[in-house]
Amino acid sequence: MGLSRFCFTLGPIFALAGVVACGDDTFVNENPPSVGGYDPGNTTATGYGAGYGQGQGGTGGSEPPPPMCDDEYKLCAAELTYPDMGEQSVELRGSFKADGWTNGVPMVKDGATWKATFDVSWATDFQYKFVLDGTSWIADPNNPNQVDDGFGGKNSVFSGITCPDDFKCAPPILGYDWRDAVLYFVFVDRFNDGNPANNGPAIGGVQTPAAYQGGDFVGVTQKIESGYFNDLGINTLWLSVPLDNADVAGAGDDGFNYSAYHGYWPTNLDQTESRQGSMLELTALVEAAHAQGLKVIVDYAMNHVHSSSPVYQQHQDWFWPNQNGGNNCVCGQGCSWDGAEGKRCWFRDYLPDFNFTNAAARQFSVDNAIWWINQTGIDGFRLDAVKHIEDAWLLDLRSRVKAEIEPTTQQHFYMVGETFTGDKGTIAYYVNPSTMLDGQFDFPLRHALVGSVLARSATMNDLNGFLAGNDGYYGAGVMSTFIGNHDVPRSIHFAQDQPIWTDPWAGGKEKAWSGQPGLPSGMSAFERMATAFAVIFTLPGVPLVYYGDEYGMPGAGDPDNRRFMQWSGYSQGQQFLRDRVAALASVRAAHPALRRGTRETVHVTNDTLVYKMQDGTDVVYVAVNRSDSQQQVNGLPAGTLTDEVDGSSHQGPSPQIPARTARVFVPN
Ligand SMILES: [Ca+2]
Ligand SMILES: [Ca+2]
Repeated sequence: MGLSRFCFTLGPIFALAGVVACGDDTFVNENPPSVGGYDPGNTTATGYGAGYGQGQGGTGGSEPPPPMCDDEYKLCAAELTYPDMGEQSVELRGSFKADGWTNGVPMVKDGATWKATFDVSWATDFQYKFVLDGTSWIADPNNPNQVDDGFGGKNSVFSGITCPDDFKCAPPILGYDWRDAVLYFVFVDRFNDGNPANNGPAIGGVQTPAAYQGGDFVGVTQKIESGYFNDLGINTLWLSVPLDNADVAGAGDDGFNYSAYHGYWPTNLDQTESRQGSMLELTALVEAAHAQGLKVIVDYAMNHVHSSSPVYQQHQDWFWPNQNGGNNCVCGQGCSWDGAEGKRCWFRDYLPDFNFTNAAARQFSVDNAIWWINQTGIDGFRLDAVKHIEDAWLLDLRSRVKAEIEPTTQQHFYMVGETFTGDKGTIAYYVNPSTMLDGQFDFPLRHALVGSVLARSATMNDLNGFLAGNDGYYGAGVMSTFIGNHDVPRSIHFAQDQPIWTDPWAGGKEKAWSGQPGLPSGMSAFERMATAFAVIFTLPGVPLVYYGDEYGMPGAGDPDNRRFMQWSGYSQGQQFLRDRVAALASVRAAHPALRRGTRETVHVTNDTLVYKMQDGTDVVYVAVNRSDSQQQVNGLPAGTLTDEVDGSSHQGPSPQIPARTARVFVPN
């Protein structure tokens, strides 16, 4: 018989102490993370500790569960063989995948046997043939199970297999495969001012860092059409919230007044924010993006509205009361950020919180989300503050997207959530592409990367331990991997020779309004940034580039981490980083192993990590040296190795890796 099975390595069960430092002691006593998106300034030590200190996943001693996915998303590894009879090539074709009769699996000659290794769906039969030398189609001579092929010949039948201990999970593929996405967060107000006429009027009492700064849809469209994103290797845009926001100042919990430049104070839910532009201009943006081969996902904030919103004025019974006993129920003040109170608490006393246990409220909000999809033609949502809303909202939205959107578009609508926590279990709870979210932002991975590669407060051994437990953890989910976003200090400052912050969870608020950091001089911080980007560009998931991080934009905590985009005048370090990000995106696009492969560590020390990524016959080795001196690594294939990032040639199995460098090797 030509059939056999072998096992996937999903990564060892691990016990890891300290890498994901989200234990109670860390958050309660130190500067905890902010709640992304609620945004009147975030992050004071009061208010967040209770919300984020309760994690179990990823903390010391816990074991991750196996990947979670329904049988329909499970894949088993299969192998088919064909006895060599002097052929020049043999290819497997068949119904094991949607286009398997036209795009086969090239078989590899191993001694006197040709072998094909490929994934098959759980317990699913399929038919196949071998194509010899590109012309001759034959059934498998070693498999007696055959059926008529409809053309007077025979197809071989592969009897479905299961692999309870060794399966991997694949996302549902309808149209575009979201594992191929590379995401860029366009903070619209801070990106490009294409129309100064829509900038006013200013919101009184708000200083520049928290004021509208003029960026708009037209400005983004200009950059789409100029090819900025294509040149950088980006294929998906995340736009900040486009909904109309309140035209008033609001007090942040840092004592400063804020405008709604961030979009997280929705008011008229069926209108765009006039300072960003019209619905026509937003639709034109999406069309321009599609014309350039870019997908667009939009930030949608469903947890709350601004108190001036018509829906709150007309339906106060659709919102949780801002009272808890005799106290108000502001998160972290009269109510906890966590548990049941975390679902009903108000982020600020002017941000009424939807009660989605109320069916009418839920339907109104989900209707609105669906309406935005239909109005704009967007391809997905980034969903804000997921753990602060009732599950029913997510379940309803997914169900309606499947029923009302996808049958028309024939494209899977991608939904990525934000749950700002180091607790992998809490993040994973919402990840199920068929019922809730496709994925979430991988905050624990960011924590591990910032510590090991940027700030060097942890080791590459720590990173390796983290990755061993993170591989496959989210099952069929398509997570978004990142090193920076709009709720944490700019990554470049963790990467400086003397980091401004070493705790990856640092909020950076103490430098947000005075003593703000400037651009580092020299190359080293930019090289560390490029090294960290190399890791997320060589792992499965959707790598996210936070606008400006491609050239090392400086900035402390919110709002200083949202400076206006710089379009020219880069330093040598900035230009190096920007070019390196583009090169990494190009390498990722060329190698399925980096987008959907299986990872295996082949070498690790405190300063270096080498891992192998493999998808079928595509094999790539990633060699990372985070130290300030050249390091030799081991375990690569002997012979010539090409670094796909810069095209240079090296010799395996033990090449030297320069300081602060990641090489992405392909054996020749
Ligand atoms: Ca403008
Ligand atoms: Ca809520």
